Amino acid sequence: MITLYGIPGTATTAPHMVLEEIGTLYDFVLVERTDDGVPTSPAGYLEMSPFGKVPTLKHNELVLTESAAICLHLADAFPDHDLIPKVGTPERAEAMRWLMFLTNTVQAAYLRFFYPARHTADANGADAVVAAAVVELTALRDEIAKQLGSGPFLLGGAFTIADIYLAMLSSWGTELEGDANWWTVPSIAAHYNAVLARPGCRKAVEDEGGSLSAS
Ligand SMILES: N[C@@H](CCC(=O)N[C@@H](CS)C(=O)NCC(=O)O)C(=O)O
Repeated sequence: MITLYGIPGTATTAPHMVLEEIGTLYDFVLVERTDDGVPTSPAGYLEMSPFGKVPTLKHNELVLTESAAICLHLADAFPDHDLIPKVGTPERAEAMRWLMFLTNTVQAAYLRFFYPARHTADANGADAVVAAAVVELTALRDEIAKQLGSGPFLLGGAFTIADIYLAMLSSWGTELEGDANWWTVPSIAAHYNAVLARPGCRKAVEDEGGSLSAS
């Protein structure tokens, strides 16, 4: 029995795409929160996710937070879908490098962009935090584009959960204005479109009301 607790358009989207790629039965439970971010529904959500963040996965007796960890767990639990290379291979190491980098560096920069007030003790400092986050996210985007090359995926021809993660993060990059918008870089937009060409990924994004194309 699998249940994904989350909110559309958040870090929920990557595990949601993984579940649809796997094609297994699961329930999606919408998490509701107050304006201050305190979960109000479902009852007892804080017991599963003590910081009140989304997403959370329940897989039989396992309760798991952290979007990247959920993606990795699902890819490993359903190995027939080839969403992550086998343990011990150079390809696995490379996919893990991408996944770690995307969650601990790129996603962290997005948190500064989306929640600037949490990253300054200055009551008037939020704008400066956002400005710095935009500079950082733009540099990260450009380096990802460089390493992506002609792709179509991060590991070249092999599609992995790292691509799903990048697609989620690049869609967040449309919140940045002008040249900082992630989809103004053709290879990043092409990568999103390549991920969205996969029926499972497309269905999850469609169900969440997200963008089905970067163009
Ligand atoms: N490292 C966590 C971050 C989760 C996270 O920050 N989720 C956001 C939505 S994208 C959230 O719940 N924000 C509400 C808040 O921080 O108040 C993960 O990747 O799952």
